[in-house]
Amino acid sequence: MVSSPSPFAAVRSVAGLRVLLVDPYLRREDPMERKGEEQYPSLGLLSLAAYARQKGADVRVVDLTFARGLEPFDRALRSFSPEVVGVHTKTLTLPRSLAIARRARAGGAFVLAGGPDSSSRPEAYLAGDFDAVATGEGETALVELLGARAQGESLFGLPGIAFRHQGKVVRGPPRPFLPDLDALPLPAWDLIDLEEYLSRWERSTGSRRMAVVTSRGCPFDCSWCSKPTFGRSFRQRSVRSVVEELGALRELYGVNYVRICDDVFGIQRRWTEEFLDALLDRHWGLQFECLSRADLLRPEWLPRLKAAGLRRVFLGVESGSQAMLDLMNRGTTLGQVERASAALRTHGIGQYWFLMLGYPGETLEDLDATVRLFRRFAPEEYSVSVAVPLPGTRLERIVDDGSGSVASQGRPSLLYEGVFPPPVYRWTRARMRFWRRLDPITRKYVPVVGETMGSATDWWSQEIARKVLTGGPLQAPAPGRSLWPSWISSLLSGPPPRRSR
Ligand code: B12
Ligand code: SF4
Repeated sequence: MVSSPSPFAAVRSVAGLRVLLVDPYLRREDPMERKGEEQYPSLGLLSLAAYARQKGADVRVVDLTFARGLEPFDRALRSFSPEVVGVHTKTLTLPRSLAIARRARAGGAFVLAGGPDSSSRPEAYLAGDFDAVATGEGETALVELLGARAQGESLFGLPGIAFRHQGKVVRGPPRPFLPDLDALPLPAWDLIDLEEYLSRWERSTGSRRMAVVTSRGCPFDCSWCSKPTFGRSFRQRSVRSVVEELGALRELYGVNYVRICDDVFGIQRRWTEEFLDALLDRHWGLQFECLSRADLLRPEWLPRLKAAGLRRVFLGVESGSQAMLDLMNRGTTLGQVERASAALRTHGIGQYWFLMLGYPGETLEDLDATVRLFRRFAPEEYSVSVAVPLPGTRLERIVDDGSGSVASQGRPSLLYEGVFPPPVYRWTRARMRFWRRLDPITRKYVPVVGETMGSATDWWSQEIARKVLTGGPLQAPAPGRSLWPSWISSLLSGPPPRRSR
C-alpha cells in the first residue's frame, strides 16, 4: 500500500513504461466547431507527454482532432501495446472517451482519465472501463501513478487519484499544485502532427498559429465557469520561460501568430508590462491574441499591446444587463465593458465578444439590453451561447431539476434549453446578426438612419415579436404563413452559433 508515495521513487521506476495519451476530440463531430477553423492541440496532453517522457517513460500521443474515427487509436493500440492509456476528457467527448477505455482495457492496458470533465465527475468514468481518474493538475499525478503501476503497488493514498475499490469510488487526498510552472519541460509538440494544425491555419488565415499558456488558473468566480482542474488558484510562468517557448515555436515550426490560452490574460500588471517589453525588444514580428476581461484591459496599455503584436481580444461581455452580470457573479460593470470596447476600437485591435443568453433569471428586458449594447459597439466577431450548465458549476446546481442537466447526461450537444422557448433566443441572435451586418454602413455613412432603425426594431421586438414568440396575447400566424418578411425568416433559421473558449 502506498500511504505517502515518494515522487522520487516513482520517477526512478517509470523508465521504458509504454504510455499512450489520447485526445478523443473529433473536430468533425463537434457541432460548435465544425464551421470554424479555431483548432489547437491540447496543451495539457502535450505537457503531460513531455513531463512523463522527461522522467523516462516511452510516450506516444494519439490526437483524434482531424481523424474520421477511432482507427488511429486502434492502430496505436496494436502496434505500440501500451501498458497505460491516458485519456484527456471534456464533457463533449465523454461517450468517445468511454469507447476508447473499452478498447484499451480489452487490449490489456491500465486506463486512466484526466482533464476538466473527469476531474469534476470521476464516477462517470469509473462506471465505464476506466481504472483510475487523475483529478486536477496532471503531470506529477501521472508520473506517480506510472511509478506505482510499475512497482505493482496499489493506488491507495495517491494524491489526486480516484479509483474503484470493492464497488466504491476511493479518492486520494487533493494534490497540491506544482509550485513552479517554469520547472515543466516545453510541450511535446513533436509527438503530434503539429504541421496539420499549422498548415490549416496558414491556408485559412495566412499565418501559422499555435497556442501557449502563460499561466494556470483564474482567481475570478463566474458562476457558470467550470474550473475543476485549477480551481481558483492562479500561477504565472516567468516571462523568460514564456519567451523561450515562443522562440522555440518560431524557430522550429515557423509560428508567427500565437493564441494565449490563459483563462484570463493580464491579471498581473507588472508581469504583463515585462512581457510586452520582452516582445518589443525581440522584434520578432509575432502577432498574438488573448482572452481578457473588461476590468483588466487598461486603456493606457493598448498602444503598447498593439505595438507588441496584439491583434484580437476575446472579451467575455456576456450580457448588456448589469443585473445579469451581477447574477452571473461576473465581477465586471457595463461601464468597464463600454470603456474597453471603445478603446479597442480606437486602437484598431479586433474584438471578439462572448455573449450568453438564457441564464436563469434573465428577463426579456435583459435580452433587449444585450441587443442594445451589441448595437452600440457591434464587435467584428462574436459568439452567442445559451447558458451551459457544465458539471460541478454553480449554474448546474441552479438549473438541476433532479433529472440531471443536458451536460451531465454527456450528450454530444452542450446546449441547455434556457428560460424562454428557443425562438426567443433565435430572434435575439437574429437581431445581433442584423446589426452586425448593418454596422459598417450606418457607422460610416448614415448614423441617423441606424438610430431610427434601432428604435423601430426595438419597438417591433417589444410590441409584436416577443409576444408571439413567448405565446403572449398576440396570435401566432396560421400554418404556412409567416409573420415577418422572408429575409427575417432566413435570418431566424441561420446556422447555430459557435462558442470556443
Ligand atoms: C485553450 C482552450 C481551448 C482551445 C484549445 C483546446 C484544446 N485542444 O485543449 C480551443 C479554443 C480550441 C478550445 C475549444 C474547446 N473548448 Co476549451 N478551453 C481552453 C482553456 C481556456 C485552456 C485549456 C488549456 O490549455 N489549459 C492548460 C492545460 C495545461 O491544462 P489542461 O488542459 O486542463 O490539462 C491539465 C489537467 O487537466 C490534466 N489533464 C488533462 N488531460 C489529462 C489526461 C490524463 C490522462 C491525465 C492524467 C491528466 C490530464 O493535466 C494537464 C496538465 O496539468 C480551458 C479552460 C481551462 N483553464 O482549462 C477551456 C476548456 C477546457 N474548454 C472547454 C470547452 C467546453 C471547449 C469546447 C468543447 C467548446 C465548444 N466547442 O463548445 C471546445 C473543444 C475543442 C477541443 N479541441 O477540445 C471547457 C471544458 C469544460 C468541460 N467540462 O468539458 C473549458 C474547461 C472552459 C470552461 N471553463 O468551460 N478550448
Ligand atoms: S469565466 Fe473566465 S474570468 Fe470567469 S471564472 Fe471562468 S476563467 Fe475566470
